[in-house]
Amino acid sequence: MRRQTRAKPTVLIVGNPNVGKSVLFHKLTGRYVTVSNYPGTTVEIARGLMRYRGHEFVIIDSPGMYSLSPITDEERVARRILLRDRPDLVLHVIDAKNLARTLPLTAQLMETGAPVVVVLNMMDELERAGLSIQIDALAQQLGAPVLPTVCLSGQGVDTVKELIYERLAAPHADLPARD
Ligand SMILES: Nc1nc2c(ncn2[C@@H]2O[C@H](COP(=O)(O)OP(=O)(O)OP(=O)(O)O)[C@@H](O)[C@H]2O)c(=O)[nH]1
Ligand SMILES: [Mg+2]
Repeated sequence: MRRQTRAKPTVLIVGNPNVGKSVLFHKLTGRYVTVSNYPGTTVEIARGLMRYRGHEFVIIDSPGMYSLSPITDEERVARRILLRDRPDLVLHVIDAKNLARTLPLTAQLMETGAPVVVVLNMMDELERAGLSIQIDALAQQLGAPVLPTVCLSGQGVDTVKELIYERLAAPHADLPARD
């Protein structure tokens, strides 16, 4: 599907279970949310509207997944949204404490050709454990933006919004149409 045939740019939130995807989803969308079963399944998917700088973006929350080789129904649905529905941007939410274990999924996501942004969440817990991550070096190695967040408190969420806007709606946004 070509982007210009769509009414609004679509952003998909993916990641392991329990990393803060739904908290981020609600912080991005506020109250414009609908929940429905993914067609042909009992898996519930939340869709919401993010309004930012006069633009509207569809945000989709997906069920937790460990890998793109699906085992559970939830993983199958997350994979289907990613590969069939072709979001314009993918936010890979990672628990910063489990970074190393999660990077293989980041690589799998990038291999699909989807534009991936890493949201490094739970930075509060990482700091509490006395650990830190070199964000710039990580972003450079991945070849993808890495945004540190504490979604629970909202810290860093504005930066996520700004990046969505810059990538998908800013006047200089120049993404190739995906067939
Ligand atoms: N300390 C801390 N807790 C967080 C943060 N973000 C989310 N949480 C907590 O992490 C738990 C999981 O958050 P959810 O948003 O439900 O996680 P999820 O990724 O949607 O989980 P699934 O839908 O089960 O895959 C909740 O108890 C949140 O309050 C954060 O930045 N810091
Ligand atoms: Mg969730």
